[in-house]
Amino acid sequence: MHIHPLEKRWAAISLLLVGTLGGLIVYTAVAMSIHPPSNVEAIDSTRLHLTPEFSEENLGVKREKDGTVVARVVMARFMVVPHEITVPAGVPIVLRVATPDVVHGLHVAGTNIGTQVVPGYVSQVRTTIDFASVARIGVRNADGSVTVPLFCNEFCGLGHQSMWGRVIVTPK
Ligand SMILES: [Cu+2]
Repeated sequence: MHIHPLEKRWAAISLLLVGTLGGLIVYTAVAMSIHPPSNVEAIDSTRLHLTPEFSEENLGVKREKDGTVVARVVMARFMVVPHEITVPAGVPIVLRVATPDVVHGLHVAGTNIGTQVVPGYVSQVRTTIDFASVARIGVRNADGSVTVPLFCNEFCGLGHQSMWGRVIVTPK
């Protein structure tokens, strides 16, 4: 069977492209710990403030009975509640986020924390923050901790640009 040389070249280019993209997925998953969020948990977004977990007094960072650090955040148009959270570096933390209105995106600079926040679901991210990574881009505080921004990275309306908060990362 005769295959035109030009066709062979394009076949090679497209195979190379597929191989490169596949390799990138493996590289980011293994070397940078970037995985798609896999938590599927439904919640009634219209009654978010009435649920025991996402009521205003339960938001923020808490240490659970089993020792894990859990941060609960509500992303709403156009604010992040609470505006500031303090989490330790070097220990496993769980971030649980919900929204009462539209789809938002959560990203914490200098970390691998990034998830969509979809109404009707609880988004959950399990991670361990690397202090050196946040120290490289964050603002260093007098007590040795580092502040990095947390922001909405999914356009959610006319006040989207004011949807941000602070994450204070304390060294281990
Ligand atoms: Cu938003």
